Amino acid sequence: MESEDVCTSKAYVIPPGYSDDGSDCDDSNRTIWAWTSLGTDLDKDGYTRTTVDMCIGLDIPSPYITPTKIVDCNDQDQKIWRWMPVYQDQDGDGIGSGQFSQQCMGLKAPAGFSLGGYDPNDKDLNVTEVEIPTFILR
Ligand SMILES: [Ca+2]
Ligand SMILES: [Ca+2]
Ligand SMILES: [Ca+2]
Repeated sequence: MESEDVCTSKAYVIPPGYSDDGSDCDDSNRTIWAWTSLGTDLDKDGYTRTTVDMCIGLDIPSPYITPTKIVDCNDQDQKIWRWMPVYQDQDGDGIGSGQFSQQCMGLKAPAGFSLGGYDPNDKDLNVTEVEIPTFILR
């Protein structure tokens, strides 16, 4: 609603049906009044993907929550939410090698990948640690 000059009998007395606060984002609905930036959390993992501005009141309607700093890389899957650098693990010993790639993941790296990229022999699952030459240890 547009603002309107209203003549009042006394200063500081606002007639019924008027307010000195013109910030209500929906003056036709008394349960909502404040523009708020909210994040969409479709998979309910607690991480938001997109941010929208909405007119709300005391309650935040589902599936919106306060926007999170981490942007959910997949808002259709509750188990994954963050981009992480991972290394291909060819022998399946849990340690990869080579160039990292970014993957959308949760707590664990996706199958066939590892958070560690220090496997000196990624074709042999019995070799996972670099042997340090003894002359370096002295
Ligand atoms: Ca989410
Ligand atoms: Ca997710
Ligand atoms: Ca490996």
